[in-house]
Amino acid sequence: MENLDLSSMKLVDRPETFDFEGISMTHYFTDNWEKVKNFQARPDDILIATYPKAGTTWVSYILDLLYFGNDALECETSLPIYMRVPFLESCFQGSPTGTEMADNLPTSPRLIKTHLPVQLVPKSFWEQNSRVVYVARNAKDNAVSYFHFDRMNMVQPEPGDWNKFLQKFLKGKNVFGPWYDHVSGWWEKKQTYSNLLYMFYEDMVEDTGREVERLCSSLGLSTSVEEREKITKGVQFDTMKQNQITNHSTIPFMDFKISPFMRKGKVGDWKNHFTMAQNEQFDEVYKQKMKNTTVMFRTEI
Ligand code: PPS
Repeated sequence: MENLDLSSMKLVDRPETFDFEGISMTHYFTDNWEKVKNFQARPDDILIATYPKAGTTWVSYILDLLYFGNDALECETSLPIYMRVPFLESCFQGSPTGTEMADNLPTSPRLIKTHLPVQLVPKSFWEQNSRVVYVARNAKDNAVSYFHFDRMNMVQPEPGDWNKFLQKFLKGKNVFGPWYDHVSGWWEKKQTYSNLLYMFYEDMVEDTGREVERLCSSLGLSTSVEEREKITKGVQFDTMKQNQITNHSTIPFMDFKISPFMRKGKVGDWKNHFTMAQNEQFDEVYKQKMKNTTVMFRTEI
């Protein structure tokens, strides 16, 4: 696969959101919808599904190293993670679409990223019984991370100030829709679809090695203790922040002067953002929205 020349990507004004099948979306994720909907999954595909900012890049890189380790560790010659793991629904001018990139992936298995809520995932993934790894992150930290991402990413809607963004998050009007429905929808899916591993960002921060092991056993991978230790070391926040494969520093529409892609990587950073009043409002809405699901989160570890 050739290296992607993102400098040719045409930059446009920040997009508006609109309702798409009941979900707030921008055209970047709906322009190629017919191809997304009809995407042909394969039985050995691994779909990495997340709400935005829940740890997609982290788990993508872990899986990349587990399956294609030696290649990926040779940083000099390796492609960035967003090419190694295509973003299925993405459609940015001047760049191949996510479906084209996935169709052209030479690897087996193919690692494919999506932020789609479960009801919008192309049906061939279910028909092929492809494996899915879902990563969820507590709503408060997820919101904070998403706010900083929207500030620095010029192909995301303008977030306004923190309070404006938070109100939008509470209403579920961010790109890819309500966090609540996303995490609980995928949690429900897990009850009937056994090829789905549901992971938590907080668990990964608490004990990355344990979660790497969990991934291996769920995917039936027999890796040695040494290999797992090497991978665990290679996917620490500071290492990934320095690594050009994972730090997204080559993407022209991200302004790292505003905020880096690899920002803090912590559980509990929400405490530096929420006022007491915002926290109370958040907890109240949360209780309502999450009353019918059993999925539980930790906002500190
Ligand atoms: S995206 O744009 O949706 O694909 O973003 P995503 O990769 O899902 O999430 C980005 C956040 O994950 C943090 N991250 C990590 N945290 C801890 N350890 C490691 N290794 C790691 N890699 C990525 C990243 O810093 C973003 O979170 P915040 O809170 O903004 O720092």
